[in-house]
Amino acid sequence: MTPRERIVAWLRASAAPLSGEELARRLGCSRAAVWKHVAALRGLGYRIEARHAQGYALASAPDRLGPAELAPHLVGRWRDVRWLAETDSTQRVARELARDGAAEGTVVIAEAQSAGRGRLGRTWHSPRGVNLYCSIVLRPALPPAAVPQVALVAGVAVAAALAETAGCTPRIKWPNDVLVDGRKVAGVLTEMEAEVERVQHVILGIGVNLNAAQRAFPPELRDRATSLFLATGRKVDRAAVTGRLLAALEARYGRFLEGGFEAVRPEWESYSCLTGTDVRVASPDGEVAGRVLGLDADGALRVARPDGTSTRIIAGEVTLRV
Ligand code: BTX
Repeated sequence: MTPRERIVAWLRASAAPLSGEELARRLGCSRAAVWKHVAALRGLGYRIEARHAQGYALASAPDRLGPAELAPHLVGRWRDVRWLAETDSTQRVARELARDGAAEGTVVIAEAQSAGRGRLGRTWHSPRGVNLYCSIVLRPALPPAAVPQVALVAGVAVAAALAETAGCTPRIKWPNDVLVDGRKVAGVLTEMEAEVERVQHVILGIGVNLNAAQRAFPPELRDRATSLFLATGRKVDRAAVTGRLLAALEARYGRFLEGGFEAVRPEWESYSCLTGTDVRVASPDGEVAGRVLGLDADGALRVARPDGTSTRIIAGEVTLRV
């Protein structure tokens, strides 16, 4: 954390005001330097009151997902949060950090993305300051073929965190669209760099629509996308939801690393909106129509054809047959 982020985190955590002297001692700098940091923070929208003979107190903070806002909510391996006011794509930033050796658990969060990415070259619409856009550096000891399972694990974590924090009932549409009321509230994307047998790093990208209003979506998305705010009528505390999401991910990712996807599959199935339904799947091997039986132990979708045979789909787009 930068000195400014540390000041915000300390003021936030402290029940009583903190004196300039105390902040200077903790930072190992002069009181004049503390004063400059406080002035800069005020310029960024933090309301920091200077209480006579007591010290500084944080009266209010802007709604941001910076390290200082997230610090009270972080558990597990996600301790190194890099915050950006805006970027093209957090995936690009995280990939560059990973190439430079960033450790597993490094999290890149932006308030807005000018070129947010979906899967297969699609776009992720990323309006400013209302949602969550994050990319996480992972270094699992996995063969490249197992990486799609990481996205499934993340999908479950997102669904679980949304159920816990917003009290809504999320569903997952294979492979990892998270839906509320049949509309997409979150998307998950994994990108990797690997040698033949072993992954070097995975960049796990998660976008969740938190407080976006209807008008934040372009017209073509308005009947297909939703946010927690639109679904529940209540604004959420973005930092708290992000913290819960990372905690939910920590639990499932840990289970996955120990026991493989099989250790997460039953929970994934509990959120699936496809099992038992009739679908069409467009996959690289052609189109398959049939009834979804569920997921195999490796995360492939098992579909029963009308002739009684069944097939496994490893990658593809599913549409419901009505
Ligand atoms: P996807 O390919 O499954 O979904 C992309 C499709 O979803 C788009 O073509 C569009 O129809 C729809 N869509 C676009 N934006 C939104 C939105 N905000 N809400 C709902 N639906 C939308 C899913 O890809 C993976 C998305 C990952 C996004 C994260 S954000 C942080 C990280 N950085 C980055 O550039 N991407 C990831």
